Amino acid sequence: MIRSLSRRLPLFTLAALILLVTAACGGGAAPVSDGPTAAVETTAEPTQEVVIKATNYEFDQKTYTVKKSDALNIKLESDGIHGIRINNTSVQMKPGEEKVYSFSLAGEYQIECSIPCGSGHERMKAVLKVV
Ligand SMILES: [Cu+2]
Repeated sequence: MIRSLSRRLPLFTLAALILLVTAACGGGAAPVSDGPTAAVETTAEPTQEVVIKATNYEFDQKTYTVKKSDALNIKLESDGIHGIRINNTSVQMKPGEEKVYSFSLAGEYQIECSIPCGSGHERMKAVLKVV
């Protein structure tokens, strides 16, 4: 018993190492051009607002368009338990939450539901267009 375990151990170690290396590579491949600094939370007085309404299982608009650099108040109204996360930014919001962000880079950012909410969760996507 002990002998067979000790023979297997190096294999487990190798497998663990491969996993570690793979995970590290995956992290490094993330896009950097519009990384987490594309949107920062700010205490500036907002000059524009976007209201995102989430229901089972969609957002009320396919595209929300806002202006770059102007402090943006994002309000998440949720009928049901839905949050939002905006890819390549630090934007994370819970149901009913309201936060002010400033986007420094124009582009199209994918909005996704951040809470596993049920059968239609994967479909809950929209776009925030920063112009
Ligand atoms: Cu969801």
